[in-house]
Amino acid sequence: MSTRLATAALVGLLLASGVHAEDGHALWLRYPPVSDVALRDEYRAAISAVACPGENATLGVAREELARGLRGLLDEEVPLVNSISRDGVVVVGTPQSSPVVAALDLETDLRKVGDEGFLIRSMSVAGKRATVIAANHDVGVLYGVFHFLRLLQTHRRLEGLSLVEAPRVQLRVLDHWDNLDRTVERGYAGFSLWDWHKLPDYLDPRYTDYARANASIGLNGTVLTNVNANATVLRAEYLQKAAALADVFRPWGIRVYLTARFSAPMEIGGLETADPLAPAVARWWKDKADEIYRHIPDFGGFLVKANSEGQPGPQDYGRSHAEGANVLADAVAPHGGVVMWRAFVYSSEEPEDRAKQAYSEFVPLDGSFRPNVLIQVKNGPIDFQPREPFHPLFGAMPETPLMMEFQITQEYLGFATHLAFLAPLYEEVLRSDTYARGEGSLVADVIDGSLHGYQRTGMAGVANTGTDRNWCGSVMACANWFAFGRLAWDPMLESPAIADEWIRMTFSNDPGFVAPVKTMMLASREAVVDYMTPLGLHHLMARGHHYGPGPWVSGGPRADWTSVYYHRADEEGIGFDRTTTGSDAVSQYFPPVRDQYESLETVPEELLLWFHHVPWDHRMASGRTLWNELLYRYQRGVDRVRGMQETWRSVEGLIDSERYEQVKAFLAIQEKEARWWRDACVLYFQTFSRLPIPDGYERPERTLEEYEAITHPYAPGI
Ligand code: GCW
Repeated sequence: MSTRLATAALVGLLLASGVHAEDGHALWLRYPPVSDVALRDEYRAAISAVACPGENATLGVAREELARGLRGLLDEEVPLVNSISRDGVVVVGTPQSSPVVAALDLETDLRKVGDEGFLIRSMSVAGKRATVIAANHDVGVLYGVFHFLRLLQTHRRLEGLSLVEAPRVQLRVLDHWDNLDRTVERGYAGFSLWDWHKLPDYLDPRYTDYARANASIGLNGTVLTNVNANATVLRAEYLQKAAALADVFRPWGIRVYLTARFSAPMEIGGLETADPLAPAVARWWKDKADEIYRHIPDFGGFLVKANSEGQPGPQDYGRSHAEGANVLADAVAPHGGVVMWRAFVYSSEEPEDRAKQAYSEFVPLDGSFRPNVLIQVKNGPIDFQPREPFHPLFGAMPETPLMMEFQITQEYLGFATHLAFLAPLYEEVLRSDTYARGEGSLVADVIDGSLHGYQRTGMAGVANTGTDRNWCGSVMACANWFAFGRLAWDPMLESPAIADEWIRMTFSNDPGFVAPVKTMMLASREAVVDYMTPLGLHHLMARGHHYGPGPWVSGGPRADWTSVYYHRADEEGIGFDRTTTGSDAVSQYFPPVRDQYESLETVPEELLLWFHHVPWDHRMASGRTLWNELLYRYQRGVDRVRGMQETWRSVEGLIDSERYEQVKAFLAIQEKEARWWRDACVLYFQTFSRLPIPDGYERPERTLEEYEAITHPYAPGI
């Protein structure tokens, strides 16, 4: 056989087996033929045609998506029809776009789905069996189409469908920490997707793919630029570029936002000041907003990081965050825009515990922001650590909409090569009870606006996307993008359900694959906590790039950028005393949360060293001393990664080898780095505890000095 024939035969064989090479680019939108042939036949019988009239961009992409998905999943062309003359038509549209939908009695349900929701219902239409996907607006139709395809992708039954879906959060956005030179701060997936140099004339097809992927999980906004902002993006020529992206994203229901550098009026406007109370400054922002809206009529608004980590802000002029936010809010208000103002602030001079500063700064300002300002709060009070308690601001600002900021990119969780499925982290935060209005005042209720009656709601995720073929630097990291989108749509979704969907859509519906991989993913974040920062430890990473362990980091420009500031290890014990006799951060929480964290008896062990300085010989629930428990957890983290490797080996052959091999290789990196974290931290903390590493425990491979000498001058993400 010639090489060509052999190759063709091999490709044919692989295609027939359904296992062919994939690089992850298709994400969870692969639409392979339904592997269960009986089910595929059932789907074919249930879906004979699509009726989706209407001539606008959003309906166009919805119709195309449905055709594309069905063609793939059913492995046959599904015709478009205008009338319902047979069983099995999928009727798609709004009462405006589709006369068939208009004629159905759907008002009651459509009232429930609002501007972006949809309903999917099996019903009789003109005496024929049909499936109806209906919404009030085109974008709801698009979301309904993606939902319907997800049902098929995850092999759900189609009879008796009666779904009414509406997002519980209004602004569901990705924050890109992308710079204009295409580097991505804390990005581990290559360069920025936005090719500013070639915009607006060249539109990379990936812009469409990106918008499509976001729409498929219900995201409706994207902040194109880094919060460490560059005023250049507000110049006319860059606004044209941003407008070109907005044009690509619009059919997919995605609005563009930009970061606003507070000193822009000086840097690109030639003003002497950026004082928000100076009339010329307010005028400049108004004119700038008008100009932006001429380019991008549906511009979403500004995201601002001010007076934080060297960014300029209103405090440079003795003004408050509210005075700063309001001047921008007034500028975009006439156009319907919002300002997302970040609460991630901490001062370099301030001796107060960094965990307390955002609360101290913002709570007194409650009620003094314009109605179109949302305060964007990171999930925890420090900075996206593998585990933090929920941020005490949640529940503490009833008069000001607070939106959630999660990190999708794994700055502190091993970058793209560590498998850390973050849905459990997001879920843990969203389901935390703030007790702001008594029991049952969940963070999710703050975020979706129900607790305080917020008029505006939002959730932002710091994106992990880049130019890598697989988008996120690793196939598995895409699960976090997916999970964020699903939770922004419904903050009460559960991690196992999200994992289940993602695995089935991304890899396979084979139960022999889905079950073990789901178990592995759901336990993965806890493994990272164990081998990096167990028992409430935090901020132990290397300086600057944050890659790998650095519990010894001390000195430098500011105490709260060191590890020793946070772990406070000494001969007596370890941990940050945030009780009432310590920094008193506990008092920023409502009782009984405050009392729970205050007492050594009741603080959850997961947060022990976040809130307490604890003696090395303290008895833990397990009966072990704190020292031995710490060692136990570090070891458990490594063991858990080894368990993940074993799980992954057990599913070899059930998916394509390209993605299989990547995950396998990355798990090996993770295992190696888990040992590195464990050994470096244990050896370092041992210099304080002066306690032995008990028998039966793996010995560190290198000396503490050797670990301390490791440098990574070219780690990605800075
Ligand atoms: O987590 C820290 C990061 C910075 C980031 C900052 C922030 C964009 O190390 O890179 O800056 O948070 O959230 O503003």
